[in-house]
This record gives sequence, structure tokens and C-alpha cells, in this order.
Amino acid sequence: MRLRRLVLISAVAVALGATLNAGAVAANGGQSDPSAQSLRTLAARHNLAIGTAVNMDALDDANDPKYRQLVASQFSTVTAENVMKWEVLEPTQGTYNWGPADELVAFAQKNHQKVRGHVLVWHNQLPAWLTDGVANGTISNTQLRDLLKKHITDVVKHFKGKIWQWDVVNEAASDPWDSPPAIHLKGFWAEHLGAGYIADAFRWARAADPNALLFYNDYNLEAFSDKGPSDKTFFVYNMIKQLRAQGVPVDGLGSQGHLGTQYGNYDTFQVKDALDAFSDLKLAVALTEVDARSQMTAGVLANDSNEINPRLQASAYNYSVLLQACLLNPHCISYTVWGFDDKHSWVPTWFTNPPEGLATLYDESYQPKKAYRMVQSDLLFAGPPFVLPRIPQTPRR
Ligand code: 9MR
Repeated sequence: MRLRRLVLISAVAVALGATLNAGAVAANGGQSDPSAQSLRTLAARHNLAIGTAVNMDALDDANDPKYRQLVASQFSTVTAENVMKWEVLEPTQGTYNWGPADELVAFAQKNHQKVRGHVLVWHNQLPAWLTDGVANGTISNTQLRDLLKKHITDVVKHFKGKIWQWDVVNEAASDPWDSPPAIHLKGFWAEHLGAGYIADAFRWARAADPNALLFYNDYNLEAFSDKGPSDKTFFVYNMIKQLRAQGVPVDGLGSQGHLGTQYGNYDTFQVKDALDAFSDLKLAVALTEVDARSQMTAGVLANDSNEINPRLQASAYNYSVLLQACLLNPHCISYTVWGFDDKHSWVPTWFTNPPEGLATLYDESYQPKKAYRMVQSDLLFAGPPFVLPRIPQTPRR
């Protein structure tokens, strides 16, 4: 009798438990545990593309299947970290090396991902034949302009129809620490071709693919400072405003979002203000290269949690500020991280004195960090009335 009662009680308990669980599932809109949802699933609720820069060596590494699996499962857009740059695409003049970039595009298509093309005009990672030729005088400035036109035309045509957003011009503006401190156009292209190369580049890109969205992309554009001569965001804002007034086909502003936890950085509304200013020019906006690095002090390197924890928290906060600002502006169509794991991040190889790191969403063993959880929860908690679905951008004619 006792046994029977126990069995009965257990059966009722099991049934009740099942009902409660069913209730919990229903309360989640039929979804399972929200913390198990991928970033791309959560971002899709807002029609926001969430992306990563992709390191092709890692993607091709047969001993590292997890890298490939995470790119495919977590992200809905990809950017070539290096393989669409001029030095990789045309290492010898006239001989194109499309292989690695084509492979990334094929991977993206297979995984239903959009592609951000990076980058058509930049002063870094140019082929030696080009920079040497200019330096030794065998390439004149007129020839250089023709070569740039050919490069843009060939590359954009090669990928025509497969690229969602092109970073047409990258990092053309100086920084306040340059000389003179008033922001100006800097680097190889401005020095040899003058300011006109920017408008030319956008027009050539538009002619080669009328449907790709054309972006100006730069760093340290997260917020306005004093709107004076050394305010880079204000300089770029005025530059694009002028280009648009001249009918130059600029469709978007890429704010890279390379942050460091040692700096004061910004809050959500400061970043929103900057994004709003650009979208008021009828541009789409995108966060294109987000990461938030920290100094690797002796304590961090010795695994001292007193030093590691505040850095992981501050890094997560910075990811969140940029994402929340993006979510608050419906013209912010994508949020891309510049590598998703500390093992493949550009940061440790770039910043060595003092060493910096811990900049990405996952640690070196692909364990999600606080930043990953923060991005997940920001995407999860966002919704009307302040966060509305993205408004797609159409190319400017
Ligand atoms: O992540 C890229 C790294 O692998 C290259 O060595 C480096 C060379 O300049 O470029 C890095 O990517 C840059 C991007 O193309 C433009 N914005 C800044 C990025 C980080 O330096």
C-alpha cells in the first residue's frame, strides 16, 4: 500500500514537472534555454547581421574544426580579415590570386551568410610592385590612378553580386596625435592622388557593381569629441556630407570599434549620437571591426583573477555599448567582430609593448567569455519600443 502511494506520488510529480517544464518552454516563445541560442539566431530577431572577420588559415586548418564550426554557427556575415586586400589578390602585377577569397565567399554562401568586402582602397597591405614602382618613379601618379581604377573595377566585378557591403575606402583620415593635429587626409593615396581619389573610388566601385552597398570605414569614429579641428568623427562626418552633396555614391559608414579597456571609452548614448548623425545623412551604419583589448600585465599573465576579472568585465561592457548603440539605430545593419577568439586575434601580435590581449568573445580554447554572454543577452533583451527591426539600405543611384 505504502509502495503504491509512493509510486502514485512519483507519477504525479513527474507529470507536474513535465507540465511546469512545458510552461517554461512556452514562456520562452517555444525556444529552449536562451543562453544556448547562437548569436546569429538572436540577432536575426532584429534583422541585424552579426559577423566576424575570418582568418583563412584557421578556416582551412583540418586540425581545428571548431573554428569553422563557430564561424558557421554563430555568425550571419563574414569579412575576409586579409585575403581581399590588394597584396593578397594581386601579388604580381597582372596575376590575380582569387583562390582564398573565393573560398570564403563559397563558405559564406553554403552557410547562408552575407559577405562584407574588405578592402578596396587602403594605404596598408599594398603589393610591393605597386609601392616600389611609385617609390622608384616607374609608376607615375597618372598611372597610379589608372591602376587604382583597374584594381577596383577588376575586384568588384569579380565578386559582383556576392558582396553585401564593400569597404571602398579605409582609414583615409589622420588622428589627433598625427602632425598637424587638425584632422586631414593622410597616407599613400592622398599623397599621390590628392583628395579626389575618394570620390573616384566610390564611383568606380558603383560602376562595377550597382547593387553592393559602398562604405567608408575607419577607426576612432565611435563618438564625437568637441566637434573641433581635431575631432576625427566630425571630420569624417563633414567629408561624407560633402561627398553626398556632390552625388558621390557613399551608402554607409563603417565604424570599426577597436576599443581598449585602459581608455575611458564611451557610453551607449554617445555612440548612438554618432551613429545617428551619419544615418541622418541617409547612410546605413555598421560596426565593422569590434574588439576590446586589455593590457596583459604581469598579474594577468600570472593568471591573477584580481587583474583578469575587471578586464574581462570591462571588455564585455565595451562590446555591449557598441551593440546597444547599434540596436538603438535601425539603420545600423551589421555588427562585426574582428576575429572571435583570442587565439586568432590580431591584438597580441600587434600590441607587444606593453603586451595586449583578451580582446575577443571567446578565449584561446573557444570558451565563451563574459563579452559573449553580454552580446547574447543584449540581443535577447532588446525589442520595441526603442529597438526596432533594421531598415535595409538600398544603394544610392
Ligand atoms: O587583422 C589584420 C591583421 O591580420 C593584419 O596583419 C593587419 C595589417 O595591417 O590588418 C589587420 O586588420 C586591420 C583591418 O584590415 C583594418 N582596420 C584595422 C585592422 C586591425 O589592424
